[in-house]
Amino acid sequence: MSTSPSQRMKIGDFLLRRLEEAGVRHLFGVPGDFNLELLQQLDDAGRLRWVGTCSELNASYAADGYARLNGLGAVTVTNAVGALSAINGIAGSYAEHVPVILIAGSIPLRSVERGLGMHHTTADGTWDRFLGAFAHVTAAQARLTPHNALTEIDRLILTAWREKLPVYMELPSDIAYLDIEVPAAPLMLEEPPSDPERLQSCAAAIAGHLSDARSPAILVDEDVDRYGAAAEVMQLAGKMQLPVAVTGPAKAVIDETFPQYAGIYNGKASEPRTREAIEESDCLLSLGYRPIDGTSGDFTASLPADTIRARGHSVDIGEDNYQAVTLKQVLRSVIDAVPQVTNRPTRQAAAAPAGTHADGSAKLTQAAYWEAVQGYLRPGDVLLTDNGTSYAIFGFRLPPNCTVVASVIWGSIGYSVGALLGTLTAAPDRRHLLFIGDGSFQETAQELSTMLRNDCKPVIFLINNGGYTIERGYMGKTAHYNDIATWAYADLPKVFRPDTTARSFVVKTVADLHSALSAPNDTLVFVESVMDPFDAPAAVIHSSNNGAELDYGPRGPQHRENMQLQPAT
Ligand SMILES: Cc1ncc(C[n+]2csc(CCOP(=O)(O)OP(=O)(O)O)c2C)c(N)n1
Ligand SMILES: [Mg+2]
Repeated sequence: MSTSPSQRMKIGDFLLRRLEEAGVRHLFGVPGDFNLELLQQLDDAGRLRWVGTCSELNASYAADGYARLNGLGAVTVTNAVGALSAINGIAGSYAEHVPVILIAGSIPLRSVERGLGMHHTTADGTWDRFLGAFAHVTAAQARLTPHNALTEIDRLILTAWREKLPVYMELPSDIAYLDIEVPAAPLMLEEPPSDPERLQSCAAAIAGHLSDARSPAILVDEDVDRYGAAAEVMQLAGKMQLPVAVTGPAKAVIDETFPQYAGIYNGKASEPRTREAIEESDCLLSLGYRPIDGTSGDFTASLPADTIRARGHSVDIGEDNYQAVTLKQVLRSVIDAVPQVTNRPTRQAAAAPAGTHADGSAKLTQAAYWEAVQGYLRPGDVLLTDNGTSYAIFGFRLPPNCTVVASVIWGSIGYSVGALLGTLTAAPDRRHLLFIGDGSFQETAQELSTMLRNDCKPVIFLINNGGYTIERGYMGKTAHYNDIATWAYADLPKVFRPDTTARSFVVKTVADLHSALSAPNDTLVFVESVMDPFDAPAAVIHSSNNGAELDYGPRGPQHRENMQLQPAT
Protein backbone atom coordinates (compact mmCIF):
# COMPACT_ATOMS: atom_id res chain seq x y z
CA MET A 1 0.00 0.00 0.00
CA SER A 2 1.18 3.50 -0.83
CA THR A 3 2.18 5.52 2.16
CA SER A 4 2.76 8.83 0.34
CA PRO A 5 1.44 11.66 2.46
CA SER A 6 -1.87 13.13 1.35
CA GLN A 7 -4.11 15.94 2.45
CA ARG A 8 -7.67 17.17 2.00
CA MET A 9 -8.14 20.02 -0.41
CA LYS A 10 -10.97 21.68 -2.25
CA ILE A 11 -11.04 20.76 -5.94
CA GLY A 12 -10.64 24.37 -7.07
CA ASP A 13 -7.77 24.97 -4.65
CA PHE A 14 -6.09 21.80 -5.83
CA LEU A 15 -6.41 22.86 -9.46
CA LEU A 16 -4.82 26.24 -8.67
CA ARG A 17 -2.10 24.53 -6.67
CA ARG A 18 -1.29 22.19 -9.55
CA LEU A 19 -1.14 25.10 -12.00
CA GLU A 20 1.26 26.90 -9.70
CA GLU A 21 3.41 23.78 -9.33
CA ALA A 22 3.50 23.58 -13.12
CA GLY A 23 4.97 27.10 -13.26
CA VAL A 24 1.81 29.04 -14.13
CA ARG A 25 1.83 32.28 -12.15
CA HIS A 26 -1.01 34.15 -13.87
CA LEU A 27 -4.51 33.30 -14.98
CA PHE A 28 -6.10 35.22 -17.86
CA GLY A 29 -9.79 35.37 -18.55
CA VAL A 30 -13.24 36.86 -18.06
CA PRO A 31 -15.49 36.03 -15.09
CA GLY A 32 -18.97 34.57 -15.34
CA ASP A 33 -21.31 32.97 -12.83
CA PHE A 34 -19.88 29.53 -13.60
CA ASN A 35 -16.24 30.39 -12.80
CA LEU A 36 -16.64 33.05 -10.09
CA GLU A 37 -16.22 30.40 -7.41
CA LEU A 38 -12.79 29.48 -8.80
CA LEU A 39 -11.83 33.16 -8.98
CA GLN A 40 -12.82 33.52 -5.33
CA GLN A 41 -10.57 30.59 -4.47
CA LEU A 42 -7.76 32.27 -6.42
CA ASP A 43 -8.34 35.46 -4.46
CA ASP A 44 -8.50 33.71 -1.09
CA ALA A 45 -5.42 31.57 -1.63
CA GLY A 46 -3.36 34.25 -3.36
CA ARG A 47 -1.71 31.55 -5.45
CA LEU A 48 -1.98 32.90 -8.97
CA ARG A 49 -2.38 36.48 -10.16
CA TRP A 50 -5.60 37.25 -11.99
CA VAL A 51 -5.29 39.15 -15.27
CA GLY A 52 -8.81 40.06 -16.35
CA THR A 53 -9.17 40.82 -20.07
CA CYS A 54 -11.82 42.59 -22.13
CA SER A 55 -12.69 39.49 -24.14
CA GLU A 56 -12.21 35.74 -24.00
CA LEU A 57 -10.64 35.73 -27.46
CA ASN A 58 -7.98 38.11 -26.23
CA ALA A 59 -7.56 36.05 -23.05
CA SER A 60 -6.86 32.97 -25.17
CA TYR A 61 -4.32 34.92 -27.21
CA ALA A 62 -2.76 36.24 -24.01
CA ALA A 63 -2.44 32.75 -22.53
CA ASP A 64 -0.78 31.66 -25.79
CA GLY A 65 1.74 34.52 -25.74
CA TYR A 66 2.38 33.86 -22.04
CA ALA A 67 2.90 30.13 -22.64
CA ARG A 68 5.41 30.78 -25.41
CA LEU A 69 7.70 32.59 -22.95
CA ASN A 70 6.73 30.74 -19.79
CA GLY A 71 6.37 27.15 -21.00
CA LEU A 72 2.69 26.85 -20.01
CA GLY A 73 -0.27 29.24 -19.85
CA ALA A 74 -3.82 29.15 -18.49
CA VAL A 75 -7.08 30.91 -19.15
CA THR A 76 -10.51 30.69 -17.51
CA VAL A 77 -13.84 31.53 -19.09
CA THR A 78 -17.49 30.83 -18.47
CA ASN A 79 -19.59 28.08 -20.05
CA ALA A 80 -19.99 28.12 -23.84
CA VAL A 81 -20.34 31.87 -24.41
CA GLY A 82 -16.89 32.43 -23.00
CA ALA A 83 -15.41 29.15 -24.20
CA LEU A 84 -16.57 29.53 -27.79
CA SER A 85 -15.21 33.08 -27.91
CA ALA A 86 -11.86 31.60 -26.93
CA ILE A 87 -11.94 28.67 -29.34
CA ASN A 88 -10.19 30.52 -32.18
CA GLY A 89 -7.25 31.27 -29.90
CA ILE A 90 -7.17 27.72 -28.56
CA ALA A 91 -7.24 26.28 -32.09
CA GLY A 92 -4.36 28.64 -32.87
CA SER A 93 -2.43 27.23 -29.92
CA TYR A 94 -3.12 23.77 -31.32
CA ALA A 95 -1.82 24.74 -34.75
CA GLU A 96 1.23 26.51 -33.34
CA HIS A 97 2.03 23.84 -30.71
CA VAL A 98 1.56 26.01 -27.65
CA PRO A 99 0.52 24.45 -24.31
CA VAL A 100 -2.47 26.35 -22.94
CA ILE A 101 -4.92 25.09 -20.33
CA LEU A 102 -8.46 26.36 -20.88
CA ILE A 103 -10.60 26.09 -17.76
CA ALA A 104 -14.26 26.54 -18.61
CA GLY A 105 -16.34 27.18 -15.53
CA SER A 106 -19.35 25.13 -16.54
CA ILE A 107 -22.90 24.42 -15.48
CA PRO A 108 -23.31 22.63 -12.16
CA LEU A 109 -23.19 18.81 -12.16
CA ARG A 110 -26.56 19.01 -10.48
CA SER A 111 -28.05 20.49 -13.68
CA VAL A 112 -26.40 17.86 -15.84
CA GLU A 113 -27.62 14.97 -13.70
CA ARG A 114 -31.15 16.27 -13.27
CA GLY A 115 -31.53 17.59 -16.81
CA LEU A 116 -32.19 21.17 -15.68
CA GLY A 117 -32.04 23.65 -18.56
CA MET A 118 -29.55 26.43 -17.88
CA HIS A 119 -28.46 29.73 -19.41
CA HIS A 120 -25.33 29.64 -21.58
CA THR A 121 -26.52 26.36 -23.08
CA THR A 122 -28.55 25.53 -26.18
CA ALA A 123 -31.51 24.69 -23.89
CA ASP A 124 -32.17 21.40 -25.63
CA GLY A 125 -31.13 19.03 -22.86
CA THR A 126 -27.59 18.51 -24.19
CA TRP A 127 -24.41 19.06 -22.16
CA ASP A 128 -21.60 17.77 -24.24
CA ARG A 129 -21.60 20.02 -27.29
CA PHE A 130 -18.77 22.26 -26.11
CA LEU A 131 -16.67 19.40 -24.84
CA GLY A 132 -17.19 17.96 -28.32
CA ALA A 133 -16.24 21.20 -30.05
CA PHE A 134 -12.99 21.43 -28.12
CA ALA A 135 -12.16 17.79 -28.79
CA HIS A 136 -11.29 18.92 -32.32
CA VAL A 137 -8.76 21.53 -31.25
CA THR A 138 -7.22 20.24 -28.01
CA ALA A 139 -5.01 17.30 -27.09
CA ALA A 140 -7.20 16.26 -24.13
CA GLN A 141 -10.54 17.22 -22.64
CA ALA A 142 -12.37 16.42 -19.40
CA ARG A 143 -15.37 17.44 -17.37
CA LEU A 144 -14.18 17.29 -13.78
CA THR A 145 -16.18 15.44 -11.14
CA PRO A 146 -15.26 14.90 -7.51
CA HIS A 147 -14.49 11.33 -8.53
CA ASN A 148 -12.07 12.06 -11.39
CA ALA A 149 -10.69 15.51 -10.44
CA LEU A 150 -7.46 14.23 -8.96
CA THR A 151 -6.43 12.18 -11.99
CA GLU A 152 -7.92 14.42 -14.69
CA ILE A 153 -6.30 17.63 -13.43
CA ASP A 154 -2.88 16.01 -13.51
CA ARG A 155 -3.54 14.25 -16.83
CA LEU A 156 -4.60 17.47 -18.57
CA ILE A 157 -1.76 19.61 -17.23
CA LEU A 158 0.84 16.95 -18.06
CA THR A 159 -0.63 16.33 -21.52
CA ALA A 160 -0.50 20.04 -22.38
CA TRP A 161 3.08 20.29 -21.22
CA ARG A 162 4.32 17.07 -22.80
CA GLU A 163 2.52 17.40 -26.12
CA LYS A 164 2.95 21.21 -26.37
CA LEU A 165 -0.75 21.46 -27.18
CA PRO A 166 -3.79 23.05 -25.52
CA VAL A 167 -6.25 21.14 -23.32
CA TYR A 168 -9.86 21.83 -22.32
CA MET A 169 -11.12 21.35 -18.77
CA GLU A 170 -14.70 21.86 -17.61
CA LEU A 171 -15.00 22.69 -13.94
CA PRO A 172 -18.69 22.40 -12.97
CA SER A 173 -19.52 25.29 -10.68
CA ASP A 174 -20.90 23.19 -7.82
CA ILE A 175 -17.77 21.10 -7.20
CA ALA A 176 -14.95 23.65 -6.80
CA TYR A 177 -15.62 23.85 -3.04
CA LEU A 178 -15.81 20.09 -2.41
CA ASP A 179 -12.96 18.38 -0.57
CA ILE A 180 -11.00 15.53 -2.09
CA GLU A 181 -7.96 13.64 -0.92
CA VAL A 182 -4.87 14.79 -2.84
CA PRO A 183 -1.13 14.01 -2.70
CA ALA A 184 1.05 16.39 -0.71
CA ALA A 185 3.88 15.98 -3.24
CA PRO A 186 4.11 18.57 -6.00
CA LEU A 187 3.39 17.82 -9.66
CA MET A 188 6.62 17.15 -11.52
CA LEU A 189 6.85 18.33 -15.12
CA GLU A 190 9.13 15.73 -16.60
CA GLU A 191 9.40 14.13 -19.98
CA PRO A 192 9.29 10.35 -19.81
CA PRO A 193 12.91 9.19 -20.27
CA SER A 194 13.82 7.76 -23.68
CA ASP A 195 14.16 4.03 -24.22
CA PRO A 196 17.95 3.58 -23.78
CA GLU A 197 18.46 1.21 -26.71
CA ARG A 198 16.30 3.26 -29.10
CA LEU A 199 18.03 6.46 -28.04
CA GLN A 200 21.47 4.99 -28.54
CA SER A 201 20.67 3.48 -31.96
CA CYS A 202 18.89 6.60 -33.13
CA ALA A 203 21.74 8.91 -32.06
CA ALA A 204 24.32 6.59 -33.62
CA ALA A 205 22.40 6.54 -36.91
CA ILE A 206 22.07 10.34 -37.00
CA ALA A 207 25.72 10.81 -36.08
CA GLY A 208 26.71 8.37 -38.83
CA HIS A 209 24.67 10.13 -41.50
CA LEU A 210 25.92 13.56 -40.47
CA SER A 211 29.56 12.47 -40.28
CA ASP A 212 29.50 10.73 -43.65
CA ALA A 213 27.91 13.68 -45.45
CA ARG A 214 29.90 16.30 -47.32
CA SER A 215 27.54 19.19 -46.65
CA PRO A 216 25.13 18.30 -43.84
CA ALA A 217 22.74 20.95 -42.55
CA ILE A 218 19.99 21.49 -39.97
CA LEU A 219 16.49 22.87 -40.52
CA VAL A 220 14.72 24.15 -37.40
CA ASP A 221 10.97 24.61 -37.00
CA GLU A 222 9.06 25.94 -34.01
CA ASP A 223 9.02 22.66 -32.05
CA VAL A 224 12.69 23.23 -31.30
CA ASP A 225 11.57 26.21 -29.25
CA ARG A 226 8.61 24.40 -27.73
CA TYR A 227 10.76 21.46 -26.59
CA GLY A 228 13.50 23.80 -25.36
CA ALA A 229 16.17 22.30 -27.63
CA ALA A 230 17.70 25.42 -29.24
CA ALA A 231 20.87 25.28 -27.11
CA GLU A 232 21.47 21.65 -28.16
CA VAL A 233 20.94 22.55 -31.84
CA MET A 234 23.53 25.31 -31.59
CA GLN A 235 25.95 23.07 -29.75
CA LEU A 236 25.66 20.38 -32.42
CA ALA A 237 25.93 22.91 -35.24
CA GLY A 238 28.96 24.48 -33.58
CA LYS A 239 30.69 21.15 -33.03
CA MET A 240 30.19 19.98 -36.62
CA GLN A 241 30.15 23.42 -38.26
CA LEU A 242 26.73 22.80 -39.78
CA PRO A 243 24.64 25.59 -41.25
CA VAL A 244 21.31 25.98 -39.41
CA ALA A 245 18.34 27.48 -41.20
CA VAL A 246 14.97 28.12 -39.55
CA THR A 247 11.42 28.39 -40.85
CA GLY A 248 9.48 31.65 -40.49
CA PRO A 249 7.57 30.33 -37.45
CA ALA A 250 10.95 29.58 -35.85
CA LYS A 251 12.51 32.99 -36.47
CA ALA A 252 14.93 33.86 -33.62
CA VAL A 253 14.76 30.36 -32.12
CA ILE A 254 18.38 30.16 -33.28
CA ASP A 255 20.26 33.28 -32.32
CA GLU A 256 20.76 35.22 -35.54
CA THR A 257 24.26 36.26 -34.50
CA PHE A 258 25.27 32.58 -34.14
CA PRO A 259 28.06 31.99 -36.71
CA GLN A 260 26.33 28.93 -38.23
CA TYR A 261 22.97 30.70 -38.62
CA ALA A 262 21.98 30.42 -42.29
CA GLY A 263 18.74 32.41 -42.53
CA ILE A 264 15.06 31.64 -43.05
CA TYR A 265 14.25 28.70 -45.30
CA ASN A 266 11.11 29.11 -47.37
CA GLY A 267 11.62 27.27 -50.66
CA LYS A 268 12.15 29.60 -53.58
CA ALA A 269 11.41 32.61 -51.37
CA SER A 270 14.62 31.98 -49.36
CA GLU A 271 17.83 33.92 -49.73
CA PRO A 272 20.04 31.99 -52.22
CA ARG A 273 22.62 31.00 -49.58
CA THR A 274 19.87 29.61 -47.34
CA ARG A 275 18.23 27.66 -50.11
CA GLU A 276 21.59 26.29 -51.16
CA ALA A 277 22.53 25.24 -47.61
CA ILE A 278 19.31 23.24 -47.27
CA GLU A 279 18.50 21.95 -50.74
CA GLU A 280 22.08 21.16 -51.79
CA SER A 281 22.88 19.46 -48.55
CA ASP A 282 23.49 15.72 -48.83
CA CYS A 283 22.11 15.06 -45.35
CA LEU A 284 19.54 17.29 -43.71
CA LEU A 285 18.57 17.01 -40.06
CA SER A 286 15.04 18.39 -40.07
CA LEU A 287 13.71 19.23 -36.62
CA GLY A 288 9.93 19.40 -36.50
CA TYR A 289 9.62 20.87 -40.01
CA ARG A 290 5.97 21.29 -41.04
CA PRO A 291 5.66 22.29 -44.69
CA ILE A 292 2.78 24.67 -45.40
CA ASP A 293 2.52 27.38 -48.07
CA GLY A 294 4.32 29.87 -45.83
CA THR A 295 7.22 27.59 -44.84
CA SER A 296 7.77 25.92 -48.20
CA GLY A 297 7.82 28.93 -50.53
CA ASP A 298 4.37 27.95 -51.77
CA PHE A 299 5.40 24.32 -52.15
CA THR A 300 8.64 24.94 -53.99
CA ALA A 301 10.67 23.47 -51.10
CA SER A 302 12.76 20.50 -52.07
CA LEU A 303 14.52 18.73 -49.23
CA PRO A 304 17.42 16.32 -49.87
CA ALA A 305 16.69 12.62 -50.32
CA ASP A 306 18.64 11.93 -47.13
CA THR A 307 16.48 13.96 -44.77
CA ILE A 308 16.30 12.81 -41.16
CA ARG A 309 13.00 13.88 -39.64
CA ALA A 310 13.13 14.37 -35.90
CA ARG A 311 10.08 15.46 -33.91
CA GLY A 312 9.34 15.98 -30.21
CA HIS A 313 9.03 12.26 -29.47
CA SER A 314 10.11 10.30 -32.52
CA VAL A 315 12.59 10.24 -35.38
CA ASP A 316 12.50 8.89 -38.97
CA ILE A 317 15.77 7.92 -40.62
CA GLY A 318 15.30 6.28 -44.00
CA GLU A 319 13.15 3.20 -43.43
CA ASP A 320 13.67 3.27 -39.67
CA ASN A 321 11.26 4.85 -37.24
CA TYR A 322 12.41 5.46 -33.68
CA GLN A 323 9.82 5.74 -30.92
CA ALA A 324 10.29 6.46 -27.20
CA VAL A 325 13.00 9.06 -27.79
CA THR A 326 12.82 12.75 -26.88
CA LEU A 327 14.24 15.52 -29.04
CA LYS A 328 16.54 17.01 -26.42
CA GLN A 329 17.98 13.65 -25.43
CA VAL A 330 18.47 12.66 -29.06
CA LEU A 331 20.37 15.87 -29.76
CA ARG A 332 22.50 15.52 -26.64
CA SER A 333 23.44 11.98 -27.58
CA VAL A 334 24.25 13.03 -31.16
CA ILE A 335 26.50 15.82 -29.83
CA ASP A 336 28.42 13.24 -27.80
CA ALA A 337 28.69 10.87 -30.75
CA VAL A 338 29.92 13.21 -33.50
CA PRO A 339 33.52 14.35 -34.07
CA GLN A 340 34.57 17.96 -33.69
CA VAL A 341 34.87 19.51 -37.17
CA THR A 342 37.13 22.50 -37.70
CA ASN A 343 37.62 22.90 -41.41
CA ARG A 344 34.24 22.97 -43.11
CA PRO A 345 33.97 25.87 -45.57
CA THR A 346 31.19 28.26 -44.57
CA ARG A 347 28.88 30.27 -46.76
CA GLN A 348 29.02 33.97 -46.20
CA ALA A 349 25.93 35.85 -45.06
CA ALA A 350 24.68 38.42 -47.53
CA ALA A 351 25.91 41.90 -46.73
CA ALA A 352 23.35 44.09 -45.03
CA PRO A 353 21.50 46.20 -47.57
CA ALA A 354 22.87 49.70 -47.80
CA GLY A 355 20.80 52.35 -46.05
CA THR A 356 18.68 54.60 -48.20
CA HIS A 357 19.33 57.67 -46.01
CA ALA A 358 15.91 59.09 -46.71
CA ASP A 359 15.37 62.82 -46.59
CA GLY A 360 13.97 63.56 -43.10
CA SER A 361 11.09 65.68 -44.29
CA ALA A 362 10.00 63.17 -46.95
CA LYS A 363 6.72 61.34 -46.54
CA LEU A 364 7.30 58.08 -44.67
CA THR A 365 7.64 54.99 -46.86
CA GLN A 366 7.64 51.34 -45.83
CA ALA A 367 11.29 51.08 -46.91
CA ALA A 368 12.40 53.99 -44.72
CA TYR A 369 10.19 52.78 -41.86
CA TRP A 370 11.64 49.29 -41.64
CA GLU A 371 15.17 50.56 -42.03
CA ALA A 372 14.72 52.96 -39.10
CA VAL A 373 13.06 50.33 -36.92
CA GLN A 374 15.86 47.85 -37.64
CA GLY A 375 18.20 50.35 -36.00
CA TYR A 376 15.94 50.57 -32.93
CA LEU A 377 16.28 46.87 -31.98
CA ARG A 378 18.22 45.89 -28.88
CA PRO A 379 19.52 42.56 -27.60
CA GLY A 380 16.86 40.74 -25.59
CA ASP A 381 13.83 42.40 -27.22
CA VAL A 382 10.59 40.44 -27.59
CA LEU A 383 9.15 41.19 -31.04
CA LEU A 384 5.52 40.43 -31.86
CA THR A 385 4.07 40.74 -35.31
CA ASP A 386 0.67 40.35 -36.87
CA ASN A 387 -0.26 39.51 -40.45
CA GLY A 388 0.17 42.30 -42.98
CA THR A 389 2.99 44.49 -44.14
CA SER A 390 4.39 44.10 -40.60
CA TYR A 391 5.62 40.72 -41.80
CA ALA A 392 8.61 42.82 -42.84
CA ILE A 393 10.09 41.99 -39.42
CA PHE A 394 10.97 38.56 -40.82
CA GLY A 395 13.61 40.41 -42.83
CA PHE A 396 15.20 41.96 -39.71
CA ARG A 397 18.69 40.94 -38.67
CA LEU A 398 18.06 40.44 -34.96
CA PRO A 399 20.51 41.22 -32.17
CA PRO A 400 21.27 38.40 -29.69
CA ASN A 401 18.68 36.95 -27.33
CA CYS A 402 15.62 38.31 -29.11
CA THR A 403 12.36 36.38 -29.22
CA VAL A 404 9.79 36.55 -32.01
CA VAL A 405 6.14 35.79 -31.25
CA ALA A 406 3.84 35.44 -34.24
CA SER A 407 1.06 33.17 -35.38
CA VAL A 408 2.45 32.35 -38.80
CA ILE A 409 0.57 29.11 -39.40
CA TRP A 410 -2.78 29.95 -37.78
CA GLY A 411 -2.59 33.58 -38.84
CA SER A 412 -5.60 34.99 -37.01
CA ILE A 413 -5.32 38.77 -37.27
CA GLY A 414 -5.47 40.59 -33.93
CA TYR A 415 -3.63 37.70 -32.23
CA SER A 416 -0.59 39.80 -31.51
CA VAL A 417 -2.42 42.35 -29.33
CA GLY A 418 -3.68 39.69 -26.92
CA ALA A 419 -0.38 37.82 -27.16
CA LEU A 420 1.46 41.01 -26.23
CA LEU A 421 -0.46 41.20 -22.96
CA GLY A 422 0.68 37.63 -22.36
CA THR A 423 4.34 38.16 -23.15
CA LEU A 424 4.43 41.35 -21.06
CA THR A 425 2.96 39.40 -18.14
CA ALA A 426 5.39 36.50 -18.54
CA ALA A 427 8.55 38.59 -18.94
CA PRO A 428 7.98 42.08 -17.50
CA ASP A 429 11.69 42.89 -17.43
CA ARG A 430 12.19 42.56 -21.19
CA ARG A 431 11.35 45.18 -23.81
CA HIS A 432 8.35 44.18 -25.94
CA LEU A 433 7.78 45.59 -29.42
CA LEU A 434 4.52 45.04 -31.31
CA PHE A 435 4.37 45.47 -35.09
CA ILE A 436 0.82 45.61 -36.35
CA GLY A 437 -1.39 47.04 -39.08
CA ASP A 438 -4.53 49.09 -38.56
CA GLY A 439 -6.77 46.27 -39.81
CA SER A 440 -5.35 43.67 -37.46
CA PHE A 441 -5.39 46.13 -34.57
CA GLN A 442 -9.09 46.86 -35.05
CA GLU A 443 -9.86 43.19 -34.30
CA THR A 444 -8.57 43.21 -30.71
CA ALA A 445 -7.69 46.85 -29.94
CA GLN A 446 -9.53 46.97 -26.62
CA GLU A 447 -6.84 44.84 -24.94
CA LEU A 448 -4.58 47.89 -25.05
CA SER A 449 -6.65 49.01 -22.07
CA THR A 450 -5.53 45.98 -20.05
CA MET A 451 -1.88 46.78 -20.78
CA LEU A 452 -2.43 50.37 -19.61
CA ARG A 453 -4.39 49.19 -16.57
CA ASN A 454 -1.47 46.94 -15.59
CA ASP A 455 1.20 49.62 -16.22
CA CYS A 456 2.84 47.64 -19.01
CA LYS A 457 5.45 49.42 -21.09
CA PRO A 458 5.49 47.96 -24.60
CA VAL A 459 6.30 49.89 -27.74
CA ILE A 460 3.45 49.56 -30.23
CA PHE A 461 4.29 50.23 -33.87
CA LEU A 462 1.01 50.59 -35.74
CA ILE A 463 0.86 51.16 -39.48
CA ASN A 464 -2.11 53.30 -40.44
CA ASN A 465 -2.59 52.67 -44.15
CA GLY A 466 -6.37 52.80 -44.38
CA GLY A 467 -7.02 49.08 -44.55
CA TYR A 468 -5.86 45.67 -45.55
CA THR A 469 -2.82 46.33 -47.72
CA ILE A 470 -1.59 42.74 -47.68
CA GLU A 471 -4.99 41.67 -49.03
CA ARG A 472 -4.73 44.26 -51.81
CA GLY A 473 -1.79 42.14 -53.01
CA TYR A 474 -4.13 39.14 -53.29
CA MET A 475 -7.09 40.88 -54.79
CA GLY A 476 -9.09 44.10 -54.66
CA LYS A 477 -6.28 46.62 -54.90
CA THR A 478 -8.72 49.54 -54.72
CA ALA A 479 -11.80 47.61 -53.60
CA HIS A 480 -13.94 49.05 -50.81
CA TYR A 481 -13.89 45.70 -48.99
CA ASN A 482 -10.20 46.25 -48.28
CA ASP A 483 -10.84 49.69 -46.74
CA ILE A 484 -11.49 50.20 -43.02
CA ALA A 485 -12.76 52.99 -40.79
CA THR A 486 -10.26 55.69 -39.91
CA TRP A 487 -9.49 55.74 -36.20
CA ALA A 488 -7.44 58.21 -34.18
CA TYR A 489 -5.18 55.35 -33.09
CA ALA A 490 -2.65 57.42 -31.19
CA ASP A 491 -5.44 58.88 -29.05
CA LEU A 492 -6.50 55.46 -27.80
CA PRO A 493 -4.17 55.27 -24.77
CA LYS A 494 -5.93 58.38 -23.45
CA VAL A 495 -9.37 56.90 -24.19
CA PHE A 496 -8.51 53.58 -22.55
CA ARG A 497 -6.82 55.17 -19.56
CA PRO A 498 -7.60 58.85 -19.07
CA ASP A 499 -4.71 59.37 -16.60
CA THR A 500 -2.24 57.56 -18.82
CA THR A 501 1.41 58.54 -19.00
CA ALA A 502 1.75 56.78 -22.39
CA ARG A 503 3.68 58.63 -25.06
CA SER A 504 1.79 58.75 -28.35
CA PHE A 505 3.13 59.79 -31.73
CA VAL A 506 1.53 60.29 -35.10
CA VAL A 507 4.34 59.81 -37.58
CA LYS A 508 4.15 61.10 -41.14
CA THR A 509 7.79 61.69 -42.05
CA VAL A 510 11.14 60.06 -41.43
CA ALA A 511 12.00 62.87 -39.03
CA ASP A 512 8.77 62.25 -37.06
CA LEU A 513 9.71 58.58 -36.84
CA HIS A 514 13.18 59.35 -35.51
CA SER A 515 11.75 61.55 -32.78
CA ALA A 516 9.28 58.82 -31.79
CA LEU A 517 12.14 56.30 -31.69
CA SER A 518 14.08 58.47 -29.29
CA ALA A 519 11.30 58.36 -26.66
CA PRO A 520 12.38 56.61 -23.45
CA ASN A 521 10.84 53.23 -22.60
CA ASP A 522 9.67 54.22 -19.11
CA THR A 523 6.01 54.04 -20.14
CA LEU A 524 3.90 52.66 -22.99
CA VAL A 525 5.00 54.14 -26.32
CA PHE A 526 2.44 54.19 -29.13
CA VAL A 527 3.78 54.99 -32.59
CA GLU A 528 1.11 55.40 -35.24
CA SER A 529 2.79 55.70 -38.64
CA VAL A 530 0.72 56.94 -41.55
CA MET A 531 1.65 55.30 -44.84
CA ASP A 532 0.30 54.85 -48.32
CA PRO A 533 -2.22 51.98 -48.82
CA PHE A 534 -0.31 50.86 -51.92
CA ASP A 535 3.11 50.86 -50.28
CA ALA A 536 4.27 47.44 -49.10
CA PRO A 537 7.55 45.52 -48.76
CA ALA A 538 8.35 43.62 -51.97
CA ALA A 539 8.46 40.27 -50.14
CA VAL A 540 4.91 40.80 -48.83
CA ILE A 541 3.58 41.73 -52.28
CA HIS A 542 5.26 38.73 -53.92
CA SER A 543 3.88 36.35 -51.36
CA SER A 544 0.35 37.82 -51.69
CA ASN A 545 0.49 37.66 -55.49
CA ASN A 546 1.59 34.00 -55.28
CA GLY A 547 -1.06 33.31 -52.66
CA ALA A 548 -3.74 34.55 -55.05
CA GLU A 549 -2.60 32.05 -57.68
CA LEU A 550 -2.90 29.21 -55.18
CA ASP A 551 -6.16 30.46 -53.68
CA TYR A 552 -8.18 31.31 -56.81
CA GLY A 553 -6.45 29.30 -59.53
CA PRO A 554 -6.04 30.29 -63.17
CA ARG A 555 -9.77 31.14 -63.57
CA GLY A 556 -9.80 33.52 -60.59
CA PRO A 557 -10.47 37.24 -60.97
CA GLN A 558 -7.03 38.34 -59.75
CA HIS A 559 -5.77 38.88 -63.29
CA ARG A 560 -8.29 41.54 -64.20
CA GLU A 561 -6.92 45.01 -64.90
CA ASN A 562 -5.53 46.74 -61.79
CA MET A 563 -6.97 44.06 -59.52
CA GLN A 564 -3.79 43.41 -57.54
CA LEU A 565 -1.23 45.51 -55.79
CA GLN A 566 1.98 44.53 -57.58
CA PRO A 567 5.66 45.17 -57.03
CA ALA A 568 6.93 48.52 -58.29
CA THR A 569 8.74 47.99 -61.60
C1 LIG B 1 -9.32 36.53 -37.99
C2 LIG B 1 -8.86 36.83 -39.38
N1 LIG B 1 -9.70 37.47 -40.22
C3 LIG B 1 -9.29 37.78 -41.46
C4 LIG B 1 -8.05 37.45 -41.90
C5 LIG B 1 -7.58 37.80 -43.31
N2 LIG B 1 -6.54 38.82 -43.28
C6 LIG B 1 -5.23 38.49 -43.30
S1 LIG B 1 -4.22 39.81 -43.32
C7 LIG B 1 -5.54 40.87 -43.30
C8 LIG B 1 -5.34 42.35 -43.40
C9 LIG B 1 -4.36 42.92 -42.43
O1 LIG B 1 -4.39 44.30 -42.59
P1 LIG B 1 -3.50 45.24 -41.70
O2 LIG B 1 -3.39 44.67 -40.36
O3 LIG B 1 -3.99 46.62 -41.80
O4 LIG B 1 -2.06 45.08 -42.35
P2 LIG B 1 -1.41 45.88 -43.58
O5 LIG B 1 -1.12 44.84 -44.63
O6 LIG B 1 -2.38 46.91 -44.06
O7 LIG B 1 -0.16 46.46 -43.03
C10 LIG B 1 -6.74 40.18 -43.28
C11 LIG B 1 -8.07 40.81 -43.27
C12 LIG B 1 -7.21 36.77 -41.00
N3 LIG B 1 -5.98 36.38 -41.31
N4 LIG B 1 -7.64 36.50 -39.74
MG1 LIG C 1 -3.40 48.24 -42.86
